[in-house]
Amino acid sequence: MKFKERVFSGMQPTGSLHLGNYLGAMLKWIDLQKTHECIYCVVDLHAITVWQEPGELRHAIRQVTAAYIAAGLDPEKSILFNQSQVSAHAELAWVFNCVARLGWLNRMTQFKEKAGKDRENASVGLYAYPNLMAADILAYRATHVPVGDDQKQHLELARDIAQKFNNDFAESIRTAGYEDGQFFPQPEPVIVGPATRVMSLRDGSRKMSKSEPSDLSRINLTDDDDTIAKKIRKAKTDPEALPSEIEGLAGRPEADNLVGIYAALAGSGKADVLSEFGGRQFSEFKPALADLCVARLGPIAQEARRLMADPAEIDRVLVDGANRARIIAEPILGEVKDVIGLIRAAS
Ligand code: AQP
Repeated sequence: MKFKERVFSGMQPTGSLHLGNYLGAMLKWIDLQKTHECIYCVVDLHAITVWQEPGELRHAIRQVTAAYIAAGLDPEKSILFNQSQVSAHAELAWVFNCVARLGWLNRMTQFKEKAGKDRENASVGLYAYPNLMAADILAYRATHVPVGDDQKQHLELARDIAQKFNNDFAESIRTAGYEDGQFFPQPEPVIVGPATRVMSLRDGSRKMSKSEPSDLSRINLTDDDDTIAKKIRKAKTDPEALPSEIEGLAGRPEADNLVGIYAALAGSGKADVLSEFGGRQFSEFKPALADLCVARLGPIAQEARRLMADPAEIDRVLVDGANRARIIAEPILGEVKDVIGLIRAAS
C-alpha cells in the first residue's frame, strides 16, 4: 500500500515545556505543517505513567496546548488535541501490548533511566509506554515523526511493532485487500537541526528535562525575559574561549550545547555561530545568546499567557481536534479489529 505522508508527534503535559522540547521537536513541527498533514497531540495518557496531581495535570494539558499555539502551531491547519479524548490510542496500545515482546521493552533505556533503582515500584504503564507511543503514531498510519534524539529508540520499536503486526497477520491483511501485506507503514523519525538533544544548563552530560529538580537547568517556555537572561548567565561553561571550528567543540559539552542552542534559535548552523564568535569568551557570547533567547521565546511566553486566560477556548480547540483525529483513527482501528479476528458492529 502506498501510504499518504502524514506527520504525528506529541509532548507530555508533565510540566511546562522547555527549550529542549522547542528546539528538538517543535521547530520542526511548525515547519512541517507548511507541507504536510500534521497531527499534534498532548500525550496526557503518557503523563500518567508517573503519578500526577489531577489539578496540575489539567492545568498542564492546557498550558502545553497554549504553548503549541503560541509557538506557531495553527489549530485550523493541523489537528491539535489531547490523547485521552481519542480512545483509539488506548485500544490500539492494548493490541500492541500483545504484539511487542518483553525482550524488546527490556532494552528501552528511557524506562531504565526513569524507573531508576526502584524498578519494582515503577508503574506497568511506564514500562509499556513505548507500545502506547507506537499506537499514537500508527493509529493514524503516520509516516513521519519529528522528535528529539532521545526518542530514536522508541521510534525503532514502533517500526518493529508495525513490521511484526504486518507479519503476524499477513494472511488476514491480504484477505482484507492489502495485496502487498503492508497494513501499517514504517514510520520515519525526523531528527534534524543543530539542537536535537539540548543538554541541561547545569550539566552538559544530562538532557534538559521537565523533571530535573533544578529549574536553573532549563529554560521554560513560560519564563519571563529576566529569568531567561539569568539562567543563561548562570549556565555552566568552561574557562576557554569559543573555538573557531566545530572540531574544537569536542570534549566541551557545555560549549557545544550553548553553540547548538544559539544556532537553532538563529536558524543557522554551529559553524556559522563559530565563525561569528570563535575566539571570544563566554562573557561576550552569553549576553548575545540571552538576547536571542529572549527575542525568540519572550513573545511565545506572552502569547501563551494570553491564551491561558481563556481556558474554555483551549478546551474547545482540543475537543475540535479530537473530533477530527477520531475521523482518521477510528476506521483504521476498526480494520485492525477485523484483521486480528475481533467482532464489531457493522459500520
Ligand atoms: N533536551 C531535549 N532536547 C531535544 N529534544 C527534547 N525533547 C525532550 N527533551 C529534549 C523532545 O521533546 C518532545 C517531547 O518530549 P516529552 O515531553 O514527551 O518527554 P521527554 O522526552 O521525556 O521530555 P522531558 O522534558 O525529559 O520530560 P520528563 O522530564 O517529564 O520526562 C520529544 O520529541 C522529545 O524528543
